[in-house]
Amino acid sequence: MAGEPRSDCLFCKIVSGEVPATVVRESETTLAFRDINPQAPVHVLVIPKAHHADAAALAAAAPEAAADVLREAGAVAEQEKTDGTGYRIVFNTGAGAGQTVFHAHAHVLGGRGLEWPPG
Ligand code: D5M
Repeated sequence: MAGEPRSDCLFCKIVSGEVPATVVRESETTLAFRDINPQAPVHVLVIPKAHHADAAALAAAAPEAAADVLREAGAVAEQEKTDGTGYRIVFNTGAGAGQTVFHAHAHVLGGRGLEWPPG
């Protein structure tokens, strides 16, 4: 069922504490932790605690939680002091776009110049 924890989901295991992560922020509905394979000096993932497969599914099923993820992504950027150079919020959606973990997550990337278009 949408939103229920899944035993086969890595990020659900991070939410439950079964898998460790370096948490930088937490709210009632979201968790933010450092990406294990950082692509920039600041690379934090912000996830809804509830399981939704991707950003579109999250927005459709739980729009308030989707808004929480975006708000927390901005708060992470502020907390990590990316304000001088800007930052990027990325939701890879679908395997072809590089999504490897099918629990919705925002990448917050910053701390270096970011090129456009992305690869
Ligand atoms: O992003 C999935 C991201 O999840 C990818 O950048 C690596 C990161 N990842 C994978 N395992 C972990 C753990 N255990 N802790 C922290 N970060 C992790 P995607 O957009 O799906 O490719």
